[in-house]
Amino acid sequence: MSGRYNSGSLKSKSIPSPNRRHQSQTAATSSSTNVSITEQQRQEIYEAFSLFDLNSDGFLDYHEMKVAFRALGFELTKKELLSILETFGEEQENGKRLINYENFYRISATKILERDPIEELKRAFALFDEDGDGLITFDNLKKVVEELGEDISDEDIYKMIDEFDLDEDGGINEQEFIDICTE
Ligand SMILES: [Ca+2]
Ligand SMILES: [Ca+2]
Ligand SMILES: [Ca+2]
Repeated sequence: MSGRYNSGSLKSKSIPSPNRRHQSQTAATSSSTNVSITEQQRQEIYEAFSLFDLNSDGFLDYHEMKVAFRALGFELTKKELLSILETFGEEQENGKRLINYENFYRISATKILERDPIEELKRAFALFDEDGDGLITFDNLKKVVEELGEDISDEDIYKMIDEFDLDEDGGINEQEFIDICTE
């Protein structure tokens, strides 16, 4: 697919501008970590953290961490979450263990780098196929285009569908999507 339609541009519009505290933490993190994730992925991690730090204390507790990981596409078991808190958590005065941004970033970046590219494409596909019927149709694509504020004619949307629609059933199914993206 062309870059304009990737899941990245879908998301970039909703990224909040980082506040000072997180900005400085992020800068420190990227220089002290060897993993190389994209700028967009870095923003996704930031977004997940700030969105689900529900009480805005700069830490994630067990439940905040669970939903933040889920927002990044990772379903962690209770056991995994507790083990992360045990290993990376900072104990608070009340005995509760919390994760700071730097550790959340590091764990997320590692997980993102371990992600299966096919799983990634399936996630991207699901973003387009909003009604979840397994087919990206004209309506699905038009909605994405409108949400992105792109100036693309209906005719061009039809052309895009047509280009991806190998079995000519009028929509793009998951396999067609993966085939085109990986060829
Ligand atoms: Ca919090
Ligand atoms: Ca659909
Ligand atoms: Ca098709």
